[in-house]
Amino acid sequence: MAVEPVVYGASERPPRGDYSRARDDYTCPQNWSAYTEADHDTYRRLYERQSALLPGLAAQAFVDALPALGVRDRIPRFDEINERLRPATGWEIVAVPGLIPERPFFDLLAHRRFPVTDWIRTPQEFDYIVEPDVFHDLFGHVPLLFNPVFADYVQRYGQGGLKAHDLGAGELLSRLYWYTIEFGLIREPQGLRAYGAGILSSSGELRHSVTSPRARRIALDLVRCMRTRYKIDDYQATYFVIDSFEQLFDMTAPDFTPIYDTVRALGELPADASIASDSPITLG
Ligand code: HBI
Ligand code: FE
Repeated sequence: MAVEPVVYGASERPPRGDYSRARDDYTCPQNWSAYTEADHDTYRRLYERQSALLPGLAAQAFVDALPALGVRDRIPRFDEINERLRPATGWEIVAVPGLIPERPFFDLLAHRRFPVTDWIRTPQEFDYIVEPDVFHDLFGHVPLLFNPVFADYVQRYGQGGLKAHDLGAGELLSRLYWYTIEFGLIREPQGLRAYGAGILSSSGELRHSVTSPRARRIALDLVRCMRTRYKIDDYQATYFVIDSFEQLFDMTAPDFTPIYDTVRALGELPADASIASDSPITLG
């Protein structure tokens, strides 16, 4: 095989994808004709359930861009999405067999190429799946790549990731990915909304993260975020809240090298920590 598969977290299972199909940069062709009718049906049902949950919970930019994914009754061809995405923000999506290692992941983002897993979960995994599949990657991540400011943030994140990787700070920076791109909340004029892909593609966590009084929500602060461990197999204990995508973009302009030093000096925090410097976000 060209490349090694990757396993994240505590998972003992081998990864699902077939990495023998991958090129050296971990991308592969989307084997669209290999999807079965059952695969398309799983996508259609996931899309239907999830899109019905969005009103009042999803960020406006996400709701506005979702139709750009195109067909909702079958798994889209990535090429069809790219015909709309390229002219919108200069991004394109590329197929990958599943999770890929940090370095090639950051490299794709830095070049405005978003890796999308091409296989779909089984009907038994309809409500929950540990690894990202094509539904999570497309429905969760791709709509906001149509937003110019957010799209620029993701590229800058990738550029920072390459640097972090060389500095041995990849794990610290991956927490920023987790708490923004995957599980971020945003304050909008109408109230708190979700923009993170892990929330937007989850049936349970969407309502929980935005409305539950039991969830901890604090204003996004780089050092606080990078100190905080995260959960990969449960709802997040803490959500970080932004006021705009410009804030994310501006926040990632400076060189992070001194920030990593600060984060290391202060030490990590459990996922459910509360500290004196937190700025809690209250509901309503
Ligand atoms: N690979 N396909 C894929 N998708 C991800 O979200 C992803 C990955 N590899 C690495 C990775 N994420 C993490 O290191 C991020 O937290 C940065
Ligand atoms: Fe994701």
